[in-house]
Amino acid sequence: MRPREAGGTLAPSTAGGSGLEGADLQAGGGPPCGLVSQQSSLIARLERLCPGGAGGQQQVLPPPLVPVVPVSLVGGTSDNSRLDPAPESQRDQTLRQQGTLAFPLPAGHPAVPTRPAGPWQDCAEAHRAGHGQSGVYELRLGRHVVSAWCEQQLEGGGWTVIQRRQDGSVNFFTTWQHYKAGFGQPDGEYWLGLEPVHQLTSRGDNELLVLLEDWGGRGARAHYDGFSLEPESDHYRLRLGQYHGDAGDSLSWHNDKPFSTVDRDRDSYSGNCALYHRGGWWYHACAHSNLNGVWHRGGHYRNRYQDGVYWAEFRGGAYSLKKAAMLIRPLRL
Ligand SMILES: [Ca+2]
Repeated sequence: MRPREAGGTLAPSTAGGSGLEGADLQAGGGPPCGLVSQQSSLIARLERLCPGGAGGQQQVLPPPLVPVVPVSLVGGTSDNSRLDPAPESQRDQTLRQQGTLAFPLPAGHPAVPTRPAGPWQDCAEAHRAGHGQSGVYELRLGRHVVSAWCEQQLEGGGWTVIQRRQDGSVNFFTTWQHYKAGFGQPDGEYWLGLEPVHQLTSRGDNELLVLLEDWGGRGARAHYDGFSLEPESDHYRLRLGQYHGDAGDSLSWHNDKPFSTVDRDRDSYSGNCALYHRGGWWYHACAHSNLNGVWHRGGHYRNRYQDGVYWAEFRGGAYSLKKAAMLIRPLRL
């Protein structure tokens, strides 16, 4: 089975003049199933716009995919055929015993809009001021005020949630401008925005906590003791500290990489990683993690290019996680 050619990349100028308007890629709205078909039609359009069959075609190899099952789960064997999660490994058992994680969302009832005083510099400042309730807070970032979810109970509180997936309600296959400014709802699925996160992380040292949960309710964490984004002039390049946690490290491979979207290909691969993986990320060549990919219901999915919400070291590249969240907090000495 020979992989299909990728066609060209989608440069910003091409996008601007080819009918790829923001409305087509707008975030938000729509049930998950509609979302997928919407995205499929978008992919089809993009492929028509970037045909690979014309004369002088450029041969673009398919992106290298991460193992279907994490190496840590298969014990170093090369058996990638274990799509079925039934044989629980020791590691899985350990994770299950830890129970589900306290996910940064209110349980049961809608979020109570907590807008005490503020706007705050960040969620840690609100926490220090005595606001111990998790919810939507207003943060002042430069000249702008943005709404963000503050997680004020988990591990001492003071966390600003910068990304959250949980139900597929928001389309994350979108353009640079959306990733820059942010999209979605702070009490639901959302992306805070590259510029706000750059602002938040340019004031001092920050840590990053990644919370993951699979469809069996198993949780895992990846913690990095440093996290910041360079300014837009450097394409919001990722700067990451040391990893620790039980999820496995699927982000350090993306360290020092610029952010790429379907219309801003800054990855280190000849094709367009964002197009293959249908998200925006600090793509390399291409992705060990893809938390802004397509939210596939049920976990295991079949797709040639691994476009799911995955963290390779936790459940492999062919398993789309049910929940994912990224939280940052200033480091305290
Ligand atoms: Ca590329």
